[in-house]
Amino acid sequence: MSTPSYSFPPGFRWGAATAAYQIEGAHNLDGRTPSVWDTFAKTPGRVRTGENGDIANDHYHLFESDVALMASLGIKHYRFSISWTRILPEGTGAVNQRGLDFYKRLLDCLDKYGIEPQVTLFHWDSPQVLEDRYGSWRSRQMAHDFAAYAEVVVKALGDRVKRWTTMNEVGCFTMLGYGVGKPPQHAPGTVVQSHQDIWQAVHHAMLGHGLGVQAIRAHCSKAIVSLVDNTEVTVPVTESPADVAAAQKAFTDSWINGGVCMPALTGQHPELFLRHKGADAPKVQAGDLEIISQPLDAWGFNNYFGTYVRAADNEDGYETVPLPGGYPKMDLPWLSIVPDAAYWGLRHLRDVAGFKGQFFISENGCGAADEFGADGRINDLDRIFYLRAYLRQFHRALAEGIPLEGYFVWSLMDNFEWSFGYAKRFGIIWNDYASQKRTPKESARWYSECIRQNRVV
Ligand code: GBH
Repeated sequence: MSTPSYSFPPGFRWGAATAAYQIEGAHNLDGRTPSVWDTFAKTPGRVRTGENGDIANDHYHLFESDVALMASLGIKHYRFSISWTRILPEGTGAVNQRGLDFYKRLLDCLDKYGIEPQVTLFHWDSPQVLEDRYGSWRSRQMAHDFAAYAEVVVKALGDRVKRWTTMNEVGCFTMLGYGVGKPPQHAPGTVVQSHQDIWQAVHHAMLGHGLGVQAIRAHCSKAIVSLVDNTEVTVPVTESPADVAAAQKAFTDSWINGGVCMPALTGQHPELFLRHKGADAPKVQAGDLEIISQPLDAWGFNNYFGTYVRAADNEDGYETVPLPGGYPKMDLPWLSIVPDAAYWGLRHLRDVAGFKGQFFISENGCGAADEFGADGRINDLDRIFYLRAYLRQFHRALAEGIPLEGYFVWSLMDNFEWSFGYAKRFGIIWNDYASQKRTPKESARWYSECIRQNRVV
C-alpha cells in the first residue's frame, strides 16, 4: 500500500499555542504587576470592545484541566509564554518566587501528561513600570533588562524546558505599539515623533533578542533557541522565474522583514530596505548586528496570510498586487486566505534569508464566526478548510526538502484577541467566558485526527 497523502515524517511535532496575557487572567495575583497591555486595555477607546485580560480564560487557575483537555486531543507540544511581571514585578531586580512557581506547576503538569513545552519569554506584555521609567523599547536599556529577565527565567526553569523562544513578532509590538501622528492599535500605544523612533525601537528589540539568546545559552546548555516572527510573505502570482525573482526581492524589502528576519538571519539590513528607509533607518552601534545575528537552532514562523507580488518594469523590479474586493477572507478584516504563503514563507526564509536550521510553525490559524449549531456543536468547517489548506502547503515545503519539524495551531482555545477583545475567536476549543467552560470545536476533532494519522486529513 502506498503512503497516504500529506503524511508527515515520524516525530513531527504537532502542537497548540497560546500567550500569557491572552489566557492567564489573575492579573493582580501572587505579586504580578501591570504590563503595558493591562494599562492599554484599560484606557478607553483602545480595545474595540472595551475588554481586558484581567480574567481572560482564567488559565492561571484552570491550567490543569486545560492541559488534560489538550492531552485528550493527542496534542504533544504546547507553546505558551511567560509573563515578565509575574517574575519581576518591578521589571528588573527582585525575583518573585510565586510567579516562577506558577510556571513550575504548569511545566510539571505538562510533564505528567507527556506534553513538551515550547516557551516564549516575551509575547508583548512588557512591564508598565519600564514604559514609565524609560519608554520601554524606545530605550536601549530595555534590551539589557530583557536579557536579565531571560536569565532569571532560564536559570529557574532550564531543567524543565529545552525549547526556548526569545520573543514573539518583534514587528508587532514595535511597529504597532508606537505611532507617528496618531495613537497606534497595540500597547504601549505611545505617539512618537518620527518613524526613526519606531525603527530604533525595532532595533532595540532585536538587540534584546540577541542578548536573550546569549542568556539562554549561558544557563541552559541543551537549549534549542529560536526567534518567532510573523515574517511577511511575498507570494509570486505565477511561479514563472521572473515572478519568483520579484517575490524574493520584495521579501527583503518588506518593512518587517528588512528590520527583523533579515538582520537576525544575515547580520545585515538589506540594501533596498536601507535605501527606502533613508533617514528613518535604525542607528546601529558597532557589534550590534553580530549580537542580533548569532546562530539560532530553530526559526518559528507565524503565518496567517501573504502578499501577492509580480515582476514589474520599474526601479524595484517588482510590484505588489492588491487583493480584489471579492477575495476570500476569514472573520477578521486582515485575514485573507493565502495558503501559498505557508509554502513561500519557508522557501524565502531558506533561500533568501539563508536559514539553515530547523523550522517550526509557531502559529497558524484563523478567527472564524463560530456559533453553536442546532446539534449543540460548533461546526467550524471554515476553520478546518483554512487549516487544511495551509497544512498542505507546509507539507509541500517539507516534500521539497525544507526541514520543517513542527506545527502549532493558533490557538488552543479562544482568548483575548488584543485590540479586538474577546469578539474574535481563534481557538480550536470554544471558551464560554461567563462559565469558563471549554468546548472542543469540530476543528479540534479534525486536528486530533491529523495528529493520530500524522498527516493532513
Ligand atoms: C499573532 O499575530 C499573535 O502572535 C497572536 O498573539 C494573535 O492572537 C494571533 O496572531 C491572531 O491575531 O488590525 O487590520 O491593522 C499576528 C499578527 C498583528 C496580524 C496585528 C494582524 C492587525 C492588523 N497580527 N494585525 S489590523
